[in-house]
Amino acid sequence: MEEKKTAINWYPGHMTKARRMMEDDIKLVDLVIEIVDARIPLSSRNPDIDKLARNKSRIILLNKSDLADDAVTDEWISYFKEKGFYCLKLNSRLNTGNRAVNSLITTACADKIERDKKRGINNRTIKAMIVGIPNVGKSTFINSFTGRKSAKTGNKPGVTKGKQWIRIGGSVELLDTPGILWPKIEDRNVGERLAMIGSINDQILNIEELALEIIKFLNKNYKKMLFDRFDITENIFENVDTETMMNPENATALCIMDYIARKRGCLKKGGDIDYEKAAGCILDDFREGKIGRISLERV
Ligand SMILES: Nc1nc2c(ncn2[C@@H]2O[C@H](COP(=O)(O)OP(=O)(O)OP(=O)(O)O)[C@@H](O)[C@H]2O)c(=O)[nH]1
Ligand SMILES: [Mg+2]
Repeated sequence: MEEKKTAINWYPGHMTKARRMMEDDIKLVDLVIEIVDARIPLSSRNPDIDKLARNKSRIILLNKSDLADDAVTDEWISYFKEKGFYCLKLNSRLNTGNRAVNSLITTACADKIERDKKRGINNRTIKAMIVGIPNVGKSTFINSFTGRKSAKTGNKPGVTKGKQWIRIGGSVELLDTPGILWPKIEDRNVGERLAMIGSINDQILNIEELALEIIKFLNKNYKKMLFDRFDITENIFENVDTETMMNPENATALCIMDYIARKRGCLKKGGDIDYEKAAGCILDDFREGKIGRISLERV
């Protein structure tokens, strides 16, 4: 195995322009709805949003919660609530959360609605926008919440037709283009977690290293799920090589990887293990939630 090297130079070129557009858009809204990935609620945030959205009502939606460990997600909800955010867990692929989101919007903007009332303004629409890093489900959420295919999944900056607002439930207007932020990956662990959930392009990553890291994490935190998914039993470790200098954690992970590779038929001609293929299998299973509901970050 190669030395650990999680590549981080994947920053898209049009970042500055998109960010400037988002700063302008935020000025137009009362409420900022931030979407994060429930499996990594911290690593999938960009902390700059707290500066960009100051003075606005704030909601955090923990999306893809169907893939995350529910008990851990609930702890994250308490965590964000304590910090003053309104917060909900969500599966945007279903339409079941819309009512809860609607009522959260009203709660989050209650002060504003009250202030307006005192000034004699009734039923002024609340303007909201969605923000978040790539791939957290912004477009899926907008489409589900508005009940139409408005947001495209591939975002194109530079549309000059003016802002499109979508009216929802009578009193809320949603900007139909989400604001895209970029994750802060100065910390290697953050980059690694983003890669694990598939938010960083696989081609620039060492996927074998990544799969091994997932195995290590699962073996430590979700052992039963890992063993059940791949029919692993303790006796596969009988032949783990204890003579080498490799640390036991790495040796165990590699043993599991070899076992999965053989089980899934990830072999090269001649019978050697095809590690790239095996890593692909493990990553796919993990990202699709086939191993189980897993949270990579805890409060
Ligand atoms: N399991 C699960 N998948 C989801 C959920 N929400 C979105 N997805 C999937 O996540 C992927 C990314 O969703 P998008 O809506 O395109 O994400 P986005 O944030 O708009 O991405 P960019 O436009 O690239 O910034 C898609 O394959 C969605 O089907 C969810 O709640 N659960
Ligand atoms: Mg999108």
